[in-house]
Amino acid sequence: MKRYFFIIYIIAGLLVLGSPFLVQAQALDTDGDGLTDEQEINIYYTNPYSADTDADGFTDKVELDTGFSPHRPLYKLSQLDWDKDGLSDEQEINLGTDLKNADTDGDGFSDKIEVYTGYDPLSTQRIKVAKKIEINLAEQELSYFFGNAKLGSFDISGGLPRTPTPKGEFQIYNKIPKAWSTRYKLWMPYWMAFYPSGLYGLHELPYWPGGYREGSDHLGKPASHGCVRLGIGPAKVLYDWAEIGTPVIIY
Ligand SMILES: [Ca+2]
Ligand SMILES: [Ca+2]
Ligand SMILES: [Ca+2]
Ligand SMILES: [Ca+2]
Repeated sequence: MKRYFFIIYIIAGLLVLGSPFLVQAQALDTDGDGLTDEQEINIYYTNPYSADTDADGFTDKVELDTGFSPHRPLYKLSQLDWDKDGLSDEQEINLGTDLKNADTDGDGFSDKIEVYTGYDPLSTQRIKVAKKIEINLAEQELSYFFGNAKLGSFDISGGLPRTPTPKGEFQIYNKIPKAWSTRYKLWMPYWMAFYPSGLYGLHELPYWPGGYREGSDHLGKPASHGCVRLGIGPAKVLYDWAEIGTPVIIY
């Protein structure tokens, strides 16, 4: 027992003595780019001795703040997946997961699997993290979140003024890979109902039995009968990620 106290005493002593130095090391920004050496080495893997790691004329900080990669000129963080785990570098920075390690917490489940099944990729404990979809009708934009981390945003087409998208707090009620609208006689791929009656849902740009597809040029402006339309690509991303019961907040 005495020995434990002794060890605790030593550790506490080291923490007290070391903390001023630790604080200093964390705040140190050798290349003066606005990112601490600690952030550059441990989070972004940028060069702490060069403000512009990829020498493209933009500092690491400016690139990170504007969503660009400090490692590859002209690439956005959302386009890159350093550890090839299926989560973009942008998503990993927002989640706080390791850009270069597909299994940040080392529990045998990749960061992506954890984020898709709703578990914390930063903890080996089976901690559930809440998913959430938010739709901003003024901006005609949908964002999706894992806990407080934003995973992405997509342009949408909500309802026209005479057929508005309902506002409020809803949830995903059902998922159908390819739903048929008996009312409008068209296909709605990656359908997810967000309204209790099932009347309104999220879905990919619809198409008619003849093959004609609603154009993507309407995304970003209202165009629907009240449903929320997503582009080809984003609709599937969201369909694969969201679960029945995932909250959908529309404002
Ligand atoms: Ca720096
Ligand atoms: Ca740069
Ligand atoms: Ca990744
Ligand atoms: Ca993991």
